[in-house]
Amino acid sequence: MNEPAPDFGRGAARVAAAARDLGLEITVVAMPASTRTAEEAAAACGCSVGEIVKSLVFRGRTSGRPYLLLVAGSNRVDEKAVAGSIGEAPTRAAADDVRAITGYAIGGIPPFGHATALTVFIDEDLLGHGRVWAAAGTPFAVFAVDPRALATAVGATVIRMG
Ligand code: 5CA
Repeated sequence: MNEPAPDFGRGAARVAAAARDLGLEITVVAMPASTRTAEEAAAACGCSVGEIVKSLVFRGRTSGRPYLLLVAGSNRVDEKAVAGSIGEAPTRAAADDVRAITGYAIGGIPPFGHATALTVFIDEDLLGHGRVWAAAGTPFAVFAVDPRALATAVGATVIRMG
């Protein structure tokens, strides 16, 4: 069931199509309240903040390469710790850069289906859950997914974020 309802908007429709291309079974869910932040998404989904996937865009300070970090909503990225895993220090991308790289605005960035190819890392803490929730292209839409299926589908390397 990857077809969104007609009123979901283009962002959610693009996410549903990208999931289908990756062979992921997802159902995009429109929420009546904002899911812009991890805390808001957890409240809307009725789950813990740790079960929310934050899709955060960084650039390598040396290479300028864009990286996508899929981080548990309850965790903060320790840039020094993550540098050891990705091979260079990461720096947070500016909002307009994030938009150009992903094709989505902050608050609705999905974990796949971006405008450009990104090297992806996933927080090992997310894999401690059977199901997690991620943004579906807008700050009012989410989808649930098995974190292991998500990691496999996007080719993510599992790392500690803190
Ligand atoms: N829909 C929710 C839950 S899935 C969501 O997208 N959460 S998020 O964490 O992935 O996106 C919000 C994040 O964007 C915040 O944690 C914050 O770190 C980041 N952010 C907010 N404003 C900016 C900004 N101006 N520049 C770069 N990053 C920002």
